[in-house]
Amino acid sequence: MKVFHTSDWHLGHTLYDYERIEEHTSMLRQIEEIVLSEKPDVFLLAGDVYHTSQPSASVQTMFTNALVRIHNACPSMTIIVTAGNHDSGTKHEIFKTPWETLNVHSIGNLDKDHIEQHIIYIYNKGYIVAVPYSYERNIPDGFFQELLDKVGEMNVNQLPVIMTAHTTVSGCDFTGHENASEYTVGGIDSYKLEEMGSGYDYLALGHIHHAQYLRGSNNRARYCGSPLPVSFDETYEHSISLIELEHHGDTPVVTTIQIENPHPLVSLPVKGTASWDEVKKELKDYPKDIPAYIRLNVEITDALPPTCRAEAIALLEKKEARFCYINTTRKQKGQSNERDLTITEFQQQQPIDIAQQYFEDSGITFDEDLKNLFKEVVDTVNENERNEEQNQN
Ligand SMILES: [Mn+2]
Repeated sequence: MKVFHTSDWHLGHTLYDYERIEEHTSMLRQIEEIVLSEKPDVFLLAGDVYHTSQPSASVQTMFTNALVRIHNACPSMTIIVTAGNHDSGTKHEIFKTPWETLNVHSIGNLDKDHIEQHIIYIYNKGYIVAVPYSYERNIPDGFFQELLDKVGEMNVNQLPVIMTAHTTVSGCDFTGHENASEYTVGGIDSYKLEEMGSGYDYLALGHIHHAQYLRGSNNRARYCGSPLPVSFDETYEHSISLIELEHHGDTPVVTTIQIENPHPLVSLPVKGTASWDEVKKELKDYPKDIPAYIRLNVEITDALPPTCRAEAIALLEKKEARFCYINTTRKQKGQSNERDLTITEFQQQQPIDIAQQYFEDSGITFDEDLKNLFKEVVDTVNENERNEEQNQN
């Protein structure tokens, strides 16, 4: 069984008000071409199809047209698309029935009463267990194992078993994700690898944008990463993955294919930070014909001049590159224990880190109970916000 593993397309994402349609169109074309030449048996899109739960009509058209072209590139291929935390699980299933005529399975919500809905048999090739994103508290304990046990009973011919999920598994590298800590990434609590169950040959994960194997998984659990960078800190390669497995118990053979980004995300300076004057010089010297998005990493001691944005934009005039924003870091002032945060620094912190700092400053111990209580409050707020967002439609 040959499986195309991809996730986190984030269609409809805008980067500092720039629409990324051209990049997404290019990415979708590249994916279609890979399918055409590789002819996989299965195409797995493991969540975060869209960047928001309310994608615009044109973005939805872009996705549906691309999916039809991907199907046409290899009509015998089974396509499985699960919803991620950025997607609306309910809307994801609106066109479930018509999609089935094109061999596309849209799995948006958890169906606890009919768990067989999450098991897709690929005739004579293998089994796919497909679980969409769901709040951890909504997933029954042992749900993954229950699914894998069910597959185990069905799998008399010892065919390969692949499970797909959109979640955080602890111990992964979440570089590039804003508001990430060892507990949560993008507001999602992490699972331990053991909690994902056993009995799969390959665990095809979505959610983390950095492609990686999970430690302790014997190269069986893996994030394929996003095919395009979503933030400036994703300074690693972006790709899609092809997984090959013949029998149950085989070690998966993984190949990655890089996706070219016509509009690279560039930080100036490329590494670390520089003074405002040095950064302006780099901006002035930046080549004319590279259609990059530009972030400036400026080290400050006081405030930047109020004209800084206008100056940066002016320095890129008549160049293909587009100015995005100025990321400031404060230079340590000698021995002083200054804790004032810039807005950017504040936005990059987890609520729990800010709370911890506050308690420490106030001389109160932030113990485990208090931590758990605080985490629960944050979860509830996140969940309410998400529900409100979905109810607005
Ligand atoms: Mn996600």
